[in-house]
Amino acid sequence: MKTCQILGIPTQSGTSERGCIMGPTAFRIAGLPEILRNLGWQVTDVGDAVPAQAAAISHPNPAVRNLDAIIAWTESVTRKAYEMAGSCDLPIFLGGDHSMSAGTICGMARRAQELGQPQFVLWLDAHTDLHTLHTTTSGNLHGTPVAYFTGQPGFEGFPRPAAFVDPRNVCMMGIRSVDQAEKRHVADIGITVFDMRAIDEHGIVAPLNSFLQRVRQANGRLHVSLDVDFLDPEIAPAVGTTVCGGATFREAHLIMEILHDSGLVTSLDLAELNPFLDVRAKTARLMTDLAASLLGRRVLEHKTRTF
Ligand code: NNH
Ligand code: MN
Ligand code: MN
Repeated sequence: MKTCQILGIPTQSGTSERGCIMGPTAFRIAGLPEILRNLGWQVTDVGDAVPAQAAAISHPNPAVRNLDAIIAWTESVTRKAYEMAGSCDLPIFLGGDHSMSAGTICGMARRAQELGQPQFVLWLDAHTDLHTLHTTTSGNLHGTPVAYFTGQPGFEGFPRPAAFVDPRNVCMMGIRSVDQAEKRHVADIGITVFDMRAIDEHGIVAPLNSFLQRVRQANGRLHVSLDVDFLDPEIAPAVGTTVCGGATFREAHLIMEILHDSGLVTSLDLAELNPFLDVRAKTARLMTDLAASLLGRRVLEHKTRTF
């Protein structure tokens, strides 16, 4: 039986909107562990991560908020993610704001390095989250994890990860809000970006398959990081940073179904759920259902396609 471990990461220090701290609880109430068990997974909920001891630290960019807390979370989450990577087939990380992914992805990358396999990342988000401590103007560090785990300079005071992800192994989909400093950076470091316009023009199937083909050819490990704001706010209102024009219900499920069929996914983040902003739990349920699609739920057990 395939094994999965679930870790809650109740952090909201990376945002200015409070509520993400309730994210892991909302996923559990939505029934995520049982739903995955019913799909045939052996599921262990390992509880919630706790931040390491924080040391007071200041930064020359006065906008930067909660730096000490984010460093403390990054340290403990990296360690925990690395442990989980070595003890189950699929770690699932329940956020918590997206600053969690600095730790989850560095932990996974360390494991990949140990196995001698390249680490790939599929980043599903309205935003590129590519700021450094020096370029952020909002000071919200959930806007920085991609720069951290790809090894960009400008993270003084953060733990130095045992392994980084090669930016050429990162693919982003759903992007529709990019700050000036991020625009310059994203092109320079070679991340593949399928923004919403690309999805409008080509759909999600061809872009996703071209990326998965690369992962397969490289015998890579694949981490999927799903930010609630990847989805259109009409279907997923429970996030502090909604951006109109996001992925539809079917686009999102189809991505998860294709990912499942690929057999390539080795870890998953469910990030940025803010239950305080939800409407009758619809976002918590949708995110849970998307995870279920990724872990093998299908409409019918048999193939129906004859064309
Ligand atoms: N780029 C903006 C910032 O740095 C928004 C980041 N917000 C997110 N990222 N929700 O996914 O503040
Ligand atoms: Mn994000
Ligand atoms: Mn986002």
